[in-house]
Amino acid sequence: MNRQIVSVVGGKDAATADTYESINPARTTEVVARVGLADAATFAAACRTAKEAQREWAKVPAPVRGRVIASIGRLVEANAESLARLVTEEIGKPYAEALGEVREIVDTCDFFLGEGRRLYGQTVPSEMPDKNLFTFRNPVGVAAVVTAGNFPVAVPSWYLVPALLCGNAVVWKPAEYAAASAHAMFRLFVAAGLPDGVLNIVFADGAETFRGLELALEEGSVQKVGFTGSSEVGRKVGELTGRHLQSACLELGGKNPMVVMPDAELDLAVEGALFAGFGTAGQRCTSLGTVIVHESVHDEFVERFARAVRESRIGDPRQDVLAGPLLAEKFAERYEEYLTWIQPHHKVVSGNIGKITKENPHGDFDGDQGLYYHPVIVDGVRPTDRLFLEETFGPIVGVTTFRTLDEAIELANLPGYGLSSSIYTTDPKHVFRFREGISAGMVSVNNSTSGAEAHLPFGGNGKSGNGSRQSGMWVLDQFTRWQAMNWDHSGRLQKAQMDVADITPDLEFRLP
Ligand code: UN1
Repeated sequence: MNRQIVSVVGGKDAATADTYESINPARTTEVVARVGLADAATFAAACRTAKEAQREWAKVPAPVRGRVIASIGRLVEANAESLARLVTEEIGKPYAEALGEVREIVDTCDFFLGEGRRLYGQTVPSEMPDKNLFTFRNPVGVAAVVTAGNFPVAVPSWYLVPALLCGNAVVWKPAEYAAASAHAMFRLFVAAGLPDGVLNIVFADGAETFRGLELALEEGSVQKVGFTGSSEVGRKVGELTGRHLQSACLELGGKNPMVVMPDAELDLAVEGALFAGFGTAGQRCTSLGTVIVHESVHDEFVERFARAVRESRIGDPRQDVLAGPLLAEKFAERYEEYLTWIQPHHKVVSGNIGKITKENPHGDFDGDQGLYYHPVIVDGVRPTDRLFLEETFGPIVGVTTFRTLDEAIELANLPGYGLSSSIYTTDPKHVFRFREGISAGMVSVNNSTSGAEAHLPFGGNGKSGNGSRQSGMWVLDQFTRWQAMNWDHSGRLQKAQMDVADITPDLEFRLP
């Protein structure tokens, strides 16, 4: 494979300072792309280019920008299979899921193409006659968007599509291990007719990106940062933007709980836990962290869950499998570290752990020289365990028990994240008590912790984010700023609060 890709700034290939090889995690001898990495100065220059281009882009009427979004959607749809195949090849996501991921871009475009003809402001009554009040949504300017590679195209589209629709320019820094997928999506966006410089793609490592972002913020060429990644880096990005009086839209990790009530349909809960915990090899930020199961159904649930995991298909992501390999080598290394958190008081009920190899197969699958790992269920997890408290990106799920729903809610909130959550129950009272008590931005009832739809608000609280929301109409508040206008046509100076008509009530009045 000799795919070579570099950053594109203002429509031109940008200089590279280093090279990265994006590897197929299902067959680690295959290089998917050689990626030229840029340095901090190039990142900052891209933000300056974007700033220039944004002025003209903002003048394009929103309905016309909406037509560009429509074209992006059609182009992605027409290239869906090629893009999904590339996602599968580059990060090992099972093909059916990769196609779903590409579908999510189209859904996002479908939603926002109409927003081009809405993007409503308001007319508001004034407290004085012959005066009118209005609100307008203005683009923020330049958005720097830094994304992870577990959703290499769908999650970036949640930023890019609304940002562009609202009249902003974008500098996008995708994960280097998903660079080829990102570059392909970038080309589809550009083919829709975006003027040069409105969307720029910069490949760079974390340190250079951070420095570049700092430079750009100092120069005043970035007004919004979108970041999807770990809570640790998110905290640093939040600090940096805060120092420059700019805000970040942070979409961070999760330790997503699933509560199984005694009245739950157990087979449904097992099916949900299997997909939530081990679909995408547990590498969604919405993946299941801990099953909090009522003590009366614990044994039955664990037995069925363990059986489902043992019988699940792990393997070549081009085939019909529950999960493929881990995303890239660094994720495999980190995952092996999480496995060391398993303590003597824990019980691994799913079978083998660690890398899948000839000596350590999963059923008849021997690992095929990829970054494949056994799915692991750890029973007997306690609230003080690292396995309970911290995100473990990868195929590992903890199980613990509870007695009352209040106790379950307390356990579910304890790790301090707040992205997604789920409850399995047949009693509506439990549903609403859980919804009210859970800190998560997303609550599933009788469904997986993962699987957000493209037109509902998505985002987390606590260690999962800073309360910002993506998707649907809610993300518009990230990429626009409200402007209030008042227009006095009375021909005199009417002073607010002072020149206001007063109607005197008889407040002593009482009914007989
Ligand atoms: C992520 O992993 O960053 O809800 C987002 C879901 C997906 C999005 C996951 N639609 O699982």
